[in-house]
Amino acid sequence: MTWTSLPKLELHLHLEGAAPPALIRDLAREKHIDLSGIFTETGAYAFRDFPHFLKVYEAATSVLTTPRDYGRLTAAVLENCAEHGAIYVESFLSPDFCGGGDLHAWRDYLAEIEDASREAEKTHGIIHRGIVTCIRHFGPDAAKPAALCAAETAGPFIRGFGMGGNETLGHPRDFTWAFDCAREAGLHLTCHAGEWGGAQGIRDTLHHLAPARIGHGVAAHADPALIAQLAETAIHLETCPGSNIALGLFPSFAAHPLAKLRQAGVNVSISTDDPPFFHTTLTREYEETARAFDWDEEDFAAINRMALAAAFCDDDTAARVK
Ligand code: ES4
Ligand code: ZN
Repeated sequence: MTWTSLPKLELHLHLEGAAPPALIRDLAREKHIDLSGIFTETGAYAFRDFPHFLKVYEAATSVLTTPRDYGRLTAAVLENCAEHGAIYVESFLSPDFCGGGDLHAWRDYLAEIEDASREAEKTHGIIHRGIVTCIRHFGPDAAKPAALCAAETAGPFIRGFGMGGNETLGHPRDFTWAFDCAREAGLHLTCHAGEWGGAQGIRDTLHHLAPARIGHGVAAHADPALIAQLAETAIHLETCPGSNIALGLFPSFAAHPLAKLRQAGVNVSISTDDPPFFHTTLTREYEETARAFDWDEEDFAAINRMALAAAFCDDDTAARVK
């Protein structure tokens, strides 16, 4: 076994956030867009803190202007995932970036994303499914068309609806319409919470939006009653340790609450969030958690079983994830 080839599942990956910097630079050059401000001298994405990260993310995403760009992006991202042993990937797709919430434009973007996904499955055996996401700091009025795009395209590929963005702005109750719309369309639900919003952010999200999964959720670690609630109700936490460390939430993998939460009976998985931004890969996440918590192949088999049980794909697809 090598850490690279060990099979892995990825449930929390922002498609644009996984863009190789070289692809973004190529697109910027092709379109004569000056993006020099968002890269370090060595060509990595440069940002100071989480709000600045979101700005740099949106600047990088501004060069992805056509459905074909998203086809190229999807192919590049899935190739990278497969290289790191990913056998199943769910990625966050945003109608705000893909057509500005217009349903017809969204369908065109989605067609290219799905084409590239089918091609990647043929070439690399990797299975990709989409979670439509609204962006919290864009506000509830933008979340509604995003949810409508999700509801209209729910099917074998689009499996879920969620929300990312700046958790310190707005309140989950403002997004009930969007989440109810997606739920009524049969979509599975997840929501970023408990990364920046504390334990109360998780409680409010569960109360108002009732998702089956929480993106991050690590703020629960200091709240025993909430940990017990997450364990009893089998809420799944999509943890992204390397992302949390890169953004300064925890000083190291050893200090990350993933092992403590798992020990307490909470359902958890390991993902990368925005890998090139956070200088990480799925291989590094598995390798560093193994080192920090003394986990072996059996621990990761257990992590992968929790991830598959929480995956939003249909049962026939889940049966093919091996
Ligand atoms: C995010 Cl909207 C968005 N995109 C990428 N990464 C994120 N983390 C939190 N929100
Ligand atoms: Zn995220």
